Amino acid sequence: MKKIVVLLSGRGSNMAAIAAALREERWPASIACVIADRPQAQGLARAAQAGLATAVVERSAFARRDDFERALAETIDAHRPDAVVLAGFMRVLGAAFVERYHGRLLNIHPSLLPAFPGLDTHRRALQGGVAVHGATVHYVGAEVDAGPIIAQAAVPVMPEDDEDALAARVLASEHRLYPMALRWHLDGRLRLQGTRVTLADPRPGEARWLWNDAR
Ligand code: NHR
Ligand code: GAR
Repeated sequence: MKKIVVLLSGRGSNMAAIAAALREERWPASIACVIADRPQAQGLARAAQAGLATAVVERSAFARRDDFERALAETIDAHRPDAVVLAGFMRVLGAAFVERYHGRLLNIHPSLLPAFPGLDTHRRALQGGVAVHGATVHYVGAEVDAGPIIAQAAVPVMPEDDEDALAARVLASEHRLYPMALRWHLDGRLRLQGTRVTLADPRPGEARWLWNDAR
């Protein structure tokens, strides 16, 4: 059985999508723990309700980022995870933390990277007038939102979209994309060569991209 640790700061819908895929597709894997950096994170209650183990490593309990990240790493390492999954985790992580989990730390970012790294991606996509937007799952590197790309989901931007409508369309694509990418990682099917990732032995219809038609 492979083990997954999920880190989140908010609502936890990506965590829930991964938990549902594990259950419904009977992966040889389990979520060992869901860890939040704030006790109020909705995703914690959601995880507990689903019967998952939870932990809080509160950022505000530490004066220095290094001390916070050391405590976070101790909590993670107790579970010996094969994958550490950032799912709406809102704290930038330092080089030592990123190095410790090299090749098993995944993030989902709500844009088609390298477009729109950082925060407020949907607002910036609308402002930028793009016709296609989406989400990216990538291995985390020391530089924020710039690690090797595992898979991407594209969605159209519709003329009537506001930030909420666009965010909802992207989020629905995230819920398909993240389980797909994580499964490939856990199955040992991803090859990391420098800045590029390849998928070993793709099956018919399997590709590193998804396209969501607007509905
Ligand atoms: N850490 C590293 N080293 N590399 C990445 O690629 C990371 C990372 C930590 C988090 C998620 C990321 C995203 O997908 C992520 C990727 C938060 C911020 C941020 O600026 C930026 C990127 C991401 C997450 N956070 C503020 C900070 O000062 C806090 C903002 C807040 O609390 O609202 O840490 O978008
Ligand atoms: C998702 O859209 C995710 O891509 C984004 O936050 C949302 C979390 O939703 N992540 C970031 O912006 C990271 N900075 P969720 O808590 O419901 O999964």
